[in-house]
Amino acid sequence: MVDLFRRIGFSVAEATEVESEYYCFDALNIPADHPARDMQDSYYLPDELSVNNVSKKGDEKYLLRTHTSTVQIRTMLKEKPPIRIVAPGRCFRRDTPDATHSANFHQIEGLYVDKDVTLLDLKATLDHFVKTIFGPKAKTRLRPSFFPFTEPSFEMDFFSPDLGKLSNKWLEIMGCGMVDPEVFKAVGIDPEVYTGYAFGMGIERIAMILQGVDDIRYYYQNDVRFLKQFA
Ligand code: 2NM
Repeated sequence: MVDLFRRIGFSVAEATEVESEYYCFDALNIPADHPARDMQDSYYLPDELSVNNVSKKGDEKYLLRTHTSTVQIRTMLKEKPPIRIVAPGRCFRRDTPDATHSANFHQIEGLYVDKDVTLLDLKATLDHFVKTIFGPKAKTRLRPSFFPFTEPSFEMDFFSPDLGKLSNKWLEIMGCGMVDPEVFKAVGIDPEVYTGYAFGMGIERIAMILQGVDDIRYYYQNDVRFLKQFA
């Protein structure tokens, strides 16, 4: 996936897995009472702990990042547009594990900010992504959705005629949208001058579809019988 995005002009950006609430939530327009911020949903670190390479304000908490949008925020604070990055990496959510949820998983998120970036650019880029990963016959569709950090927001589904058991069904594979002006204000980018799109997906979910794996927990159990099929 990283190769594909590099070929169309994206750079790879990375940051820390431990984060402060500001980069994980506030800068992304996620309000203080949002359920994602609950102790039940995110892994917070003890208040007395200090992390020397991540800054935080007095009463802010450290936590394990719940998405790699933290990397997009850090990049927008450091660099001026045009910005075109993908942020792959490990994320943590306090979920009860089941076939499609793991407390530990990986995401790849993309961000493109410049003058005159439109939804058409997003749609064309995601079409290219899906056709490259799942084959030229794959079709895509966007459905209206909601994220605090994009407006409008969408879920993207794809449909492929040659995908074994998963053929000829619409499968949801990512969330996306146009960066919300509130996010631009938080990072000091003028929303009257710049627009941008962003998207995010679960890496294990893409692997599961490609490899026909029906339970995310197989990737974390290190059972040699599972691992051997990739040797
Ligand atoms: C998603 C879905 C939609 C996203 C937004 C941003 C930022 F920082 F630009 F606001 N980064 N990533 C985003 C947007 C992520 O994941 C499901």
